[in-house]
Amino acid sequence: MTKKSIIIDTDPGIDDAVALAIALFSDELDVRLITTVNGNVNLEKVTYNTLRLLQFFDKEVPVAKGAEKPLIAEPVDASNVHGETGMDGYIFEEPDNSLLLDEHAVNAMYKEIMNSNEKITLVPIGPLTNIALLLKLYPEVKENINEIVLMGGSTGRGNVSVMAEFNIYADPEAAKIVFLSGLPIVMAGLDVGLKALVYPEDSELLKDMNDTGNMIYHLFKKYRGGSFNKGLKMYDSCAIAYLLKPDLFETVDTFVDIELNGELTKGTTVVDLKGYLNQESNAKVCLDINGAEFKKWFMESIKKCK
Ligand SMILES: [Ca+2]
Repeated sequence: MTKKSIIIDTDPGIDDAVALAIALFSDELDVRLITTVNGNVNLEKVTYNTLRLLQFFDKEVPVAKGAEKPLIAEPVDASNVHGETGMDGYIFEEPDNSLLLDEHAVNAMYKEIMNSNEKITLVPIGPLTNIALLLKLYPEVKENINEIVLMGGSTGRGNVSVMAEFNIYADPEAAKIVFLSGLPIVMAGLDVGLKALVYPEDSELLKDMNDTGNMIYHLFKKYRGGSFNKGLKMYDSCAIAYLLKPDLFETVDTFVDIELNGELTKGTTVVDLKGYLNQESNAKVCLDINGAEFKKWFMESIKKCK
């Protein structure tokens, strides 16, 4: 079986930590590079968290630090959801920094993509700043990118403003560049993230499952992405689930643009389900997910971790 080669662009973040665990221990994915971006918490913290996670998982994947700020927008911060460090709730060992590359994420991605024998799938699970910079600086990478499977956006309401989802809202200009890049996009946003739930009884099973399950259990106790009792939302794991089990999702090919100037709607993914804008489709948008099957897949995936 040939593994799918991916680059994960991330801002851990508790649900990022879970998505990384699943991706790193999957037999079907080859995680070539992890790049970090300002998002849930600042760049220093998300990079530190990524290195802490890799040390915990005992996985040697190069890490490159990316954008410190959005392209144009003011930075927003989600430490109210993920805690002050971005991964509160578990005591990790201090990582050594040997996996941290001495170059910017955009250059590291460029080299990895251009030197790869097979096409690379980009998996951004944070704001899209690094990906937008990559596509503008090095448009030639498009030739060797298979597709972009991202967590972000919504066909309905938002989770950071009335209409906007956090990852898109955090850097809407970057999101616009990515969606209009001409590359195939898969958008796994709130429509599925809100239904990708882990319940307290599942968390209890995770606690004694293995080291990763135990770590995740402790992070979940602090996580505010949903309520521990009503179910925690595994937003970022949806992008990984799409890579590994696309049949969990109901999708539609449609046109998506990003609202940049709306007084109340900045950062909204305008998903043109009825074709008002008369544009060719540029994205496969996930409309629904089989929540029960997702949960089953999720628990089986964590079981494969250390
Ligand atoms: Ca994230």
